[in-house]
Amino acid sequence: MKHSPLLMAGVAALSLSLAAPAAAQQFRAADTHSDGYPTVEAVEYMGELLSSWTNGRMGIQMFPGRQLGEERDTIEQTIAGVIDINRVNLAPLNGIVPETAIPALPFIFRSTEHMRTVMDGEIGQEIMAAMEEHGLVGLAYYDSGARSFYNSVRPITSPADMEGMRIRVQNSDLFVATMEALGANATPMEFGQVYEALANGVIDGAENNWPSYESTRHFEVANHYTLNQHSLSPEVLVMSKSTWDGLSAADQALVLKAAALSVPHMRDLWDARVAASREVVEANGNEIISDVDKQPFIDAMAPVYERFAGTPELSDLVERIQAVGAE
Ligand code: GTR
Repeated sequence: MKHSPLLMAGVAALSLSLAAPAAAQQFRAADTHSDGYPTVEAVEYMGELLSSWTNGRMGIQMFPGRQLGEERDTIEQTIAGVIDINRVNLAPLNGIVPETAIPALPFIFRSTEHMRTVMDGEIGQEIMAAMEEHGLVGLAYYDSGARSFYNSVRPITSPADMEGMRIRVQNSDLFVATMEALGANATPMEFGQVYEALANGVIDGAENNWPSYESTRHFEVANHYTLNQHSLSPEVLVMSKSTWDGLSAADQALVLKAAALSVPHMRDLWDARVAASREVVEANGNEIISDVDKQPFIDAMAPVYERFAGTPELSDLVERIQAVGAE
């Protein structure tokens, strides 16, 4: 009996799929931070979970320390599907997904607890949903502590001290506008270039949380650190939508579950790292200005809110965030 070529091809494909296990999938993941940083370790942990649940069929290959480029480039590569998973701050996404600017707004969160409650809940999910039409699928939010100012010129205790200071910011119009509202000269620059720019005086200062101030050694070239805590803009873990769409529903569920389990792990690592980084900086003899009246900084932010939360939808989002109860 003669079988049609189509049938024979079908039989061959079937026996192949029965014989061979599904191809292993090692997601390529990027992080601007180096090995050992809490975000990097959290994503590696997520990879271990995936790998153990699937006998190695799925896993994560981590490229830390800007090996795949600065944050802005890696975001483009993630949208294009060249990078599968990316851990970035919300700030460099502000120009792509306007909703991401809202949790990055200065002083929008009252505390880390408030930020966690908002981002882990319905509002955080809505912001992730807004990423999809831009080619990204949100997997989880991570902590990023509080961003504060540091500089090599003088201690900042009020916005007046910032007049004319050249302060590096992330690639985000929101952060540029925030510095301008405080009277500083905003200098957008990639994370990897900041140390040198501080060291050779191209900029006077920058702003970041304790672990970044320490891990980048910026504390060695910018001595005054003011704990004004203007932004609690969280980190986000995203997957390329094209990678996501290629996964079965069951595998998508595993990816989400592993990402969710990496969050409490990340937060434990984060809290420990904040304390350790603070110790390193204090031991170096840096000037830490912790007694700051935040009100004048908050008052200066009115035009920033007007510009970045000006539409009815976005100002509604601000009000809903403010209404969320938490410490
Ligand atoms: C860090 C954050 C990075 C990056 C960096 C920066 O706190 O974790 O993703 O956004 O700040 O200032 O560029």
